[in-house]
Amino acid sequence: MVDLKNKIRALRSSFDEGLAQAGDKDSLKELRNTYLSRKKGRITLLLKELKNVSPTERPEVGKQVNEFKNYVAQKLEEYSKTLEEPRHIKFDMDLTLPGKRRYRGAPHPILLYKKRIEQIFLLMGFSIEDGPEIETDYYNFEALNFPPHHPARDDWDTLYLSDDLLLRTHTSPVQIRVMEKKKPPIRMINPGKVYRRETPDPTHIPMFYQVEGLVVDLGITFAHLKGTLECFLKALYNEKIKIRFRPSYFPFTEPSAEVDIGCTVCRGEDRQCRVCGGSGWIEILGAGMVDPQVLKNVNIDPEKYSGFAFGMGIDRTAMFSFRIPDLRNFYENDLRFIRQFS
Ligand code: FA5
Repeated sequence: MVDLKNKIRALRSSFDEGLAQAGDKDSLKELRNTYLSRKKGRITLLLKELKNVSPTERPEVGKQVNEFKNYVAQKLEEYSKTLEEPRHIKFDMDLTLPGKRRYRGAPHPILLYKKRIEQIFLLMGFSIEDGPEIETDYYNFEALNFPPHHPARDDWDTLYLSDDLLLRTHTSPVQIRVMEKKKPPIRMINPGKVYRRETPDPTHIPMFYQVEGLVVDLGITFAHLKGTLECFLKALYNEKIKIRFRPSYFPFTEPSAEVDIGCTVCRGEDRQCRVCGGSGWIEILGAGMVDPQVLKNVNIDPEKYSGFAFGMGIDRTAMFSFRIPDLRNFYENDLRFIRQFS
């Protein structure tokens, strides 16, 4: 009896193997004949062998043979059904095409650069302040010492929204807003967008970013302004930069200066350079000591306190960091350009 049980087991695994290899109807038919043929089928032969089993064990062995027979019949039936189904599903797509890649958004290079500036000033103990892009004439001009009809107003081609409202031409109004709210010591920066009615060229665009800086405290001198800007610009440009201070004029600072850096595009070697005009220098910011009248306008005693302020073009500074010869590249939305920075 043990013999017959082993035989059933061996036959079952060779049947499973045969079934796994049967790839078409013909091989399935052959498998059926091998196991279930009435005369010489392997299961028919097993049944014939039953008569050699003792009568006491015969019912149990007979049951196992029958179960195996049903198993074979059922498997053959199931498998023949799957062969009837179409084996090759037709796709309407070309599976050899490359997959669709989803691009993840990334911050704009100017925003990344703005963050870098913020981090340097945060390390120097400055706070970050905010102010509105739609300003009143008072904050954009008057409180900064530009009375109505002052000729210095002409330096900024202003976009007016109404007689009194305008798109701020610089971030300097935030100096006033902060000094109205906080009393010295003040050490703040304000990065943000500003607007001017300008004809675009490689170094001028009508909407750009500035970062305003303001320090007001006891005993602040021009040396503090120079030291702070030199330290900041060296951190921003990794030391590799030439800096020069040039006398200038702003109604809200006295004395005033403009700060130039050595042209990073031509390195001062191209007389025809479209960026520096061949001078080898490019202006990146305006600065100066806060005019005493401005301190008076916000009720800070100029006899006691003094301060310095600066306003730097972020786009223009980024342009020179990345050695890009045209500011407009940042805003043309050419992804091939933008992606280089993410
Ligand atoms: C001002 O806007 C002053 N508010 C700066 C200031 C602040 C002076 C505090 C004193 C104290 P100016 O117009 O020069 O100054 O602009 C400052 C910087 O903004 C420039 O040096 C330049 O880097 C950038 N900038 C000016 N116009 C444009 C423009 N059209 N496109 C891109 N960047 C510009």
